[in-house]
Amino acid sequence: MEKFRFLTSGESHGKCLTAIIEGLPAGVIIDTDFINSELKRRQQGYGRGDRMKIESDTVEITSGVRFGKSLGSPVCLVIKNKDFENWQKIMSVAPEDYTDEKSFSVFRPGHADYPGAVKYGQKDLRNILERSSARKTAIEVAVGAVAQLFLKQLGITGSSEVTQIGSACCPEKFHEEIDMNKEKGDTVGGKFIVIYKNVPVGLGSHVHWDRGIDGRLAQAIMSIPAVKVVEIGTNPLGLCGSEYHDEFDIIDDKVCRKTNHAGGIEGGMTNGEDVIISGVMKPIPTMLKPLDSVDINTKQKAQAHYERSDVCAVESCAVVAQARTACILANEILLKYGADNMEELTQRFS
Ligand code: EPS
Repeated sequence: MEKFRFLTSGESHGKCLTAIIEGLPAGVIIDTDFINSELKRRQQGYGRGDRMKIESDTVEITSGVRFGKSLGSPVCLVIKNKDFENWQKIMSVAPEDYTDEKSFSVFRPGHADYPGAVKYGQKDLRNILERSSARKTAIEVAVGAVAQLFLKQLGITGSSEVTQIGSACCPEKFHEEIDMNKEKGDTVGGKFIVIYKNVPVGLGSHVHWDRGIDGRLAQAIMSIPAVKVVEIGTNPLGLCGSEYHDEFDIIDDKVCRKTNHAGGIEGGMTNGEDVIISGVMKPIPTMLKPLDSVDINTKQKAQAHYERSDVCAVESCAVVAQARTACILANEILLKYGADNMEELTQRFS
């Protein structure tokens, strides 16, 4: 059974986003300012749409924390959607408020619209858009920030950054690439990297296919909306064994490596080196430039639906990936070291 678990709920234009975290030990110092600073990081980034001007995401903690420390009980986090004010009628739960304002029926190629509508039997694609929107990553970042606070208490720290936007690999060119696509009514994706330092040896396992930490991390990163590729460490394609594998060395009686192409993971287990994960985000499918599509109701050819969106959200995606990685690492630490409170855990960990 997993140890650090959470569920989230909330629609993009609904009242709020909510998460309940289960399994956080007692005694984690909950620094709300840190959670909010991670939420702010997610909201920033060149190429974001006008929604980010409406929202100023801040977390409200409604359970599981007392006087700045976790209690070991479920931690409930809430982020209000400020935009809900403008969507109250459209997103109402009451049947008498029914309206088809903001309904749409033309699929956006690349979005969840088509498979979601078929799977859930929906004629109004808003019923799919609302939950498939990347808006829900706000609450995931809040959960990940709690996981990061837990990890920090053990000396484990994370960071993330963008490494490529479209075809531009150097940061000076990123804005140019985004501006160029914006002018064309297009969108652009890119690549990001997440690094965690001071991760102990032996998180994950080689003994079963579903216990490898690389597989768990890959699932966590791949399921961020729009991510299509996950790499751990250096992409080995085209490298021979002697170029790729990380030779051992011994310095001051400590086993270490000359390189870290494996991204800190061998045999499904962390090996004590920095954990390094990259992901590639596809261009966002909500585009001003219309793509060929079909209307679900008329079954006629039509141009894809457009509504307010981002031109590029790779910077935000990097923050989300850092958060999700923290959740996986927190779970693995609790699986390996157990413990119901931080005092117990710190002793076992050291
Ligand atoms: C997002 C909020 C959304 C979008 C984006 C991510 O806000 P709205 O739909 O009100 O403009 O900006 O979602 C998508 C790109 C998508 O395809 O759903 C956010 O908070 O990150």
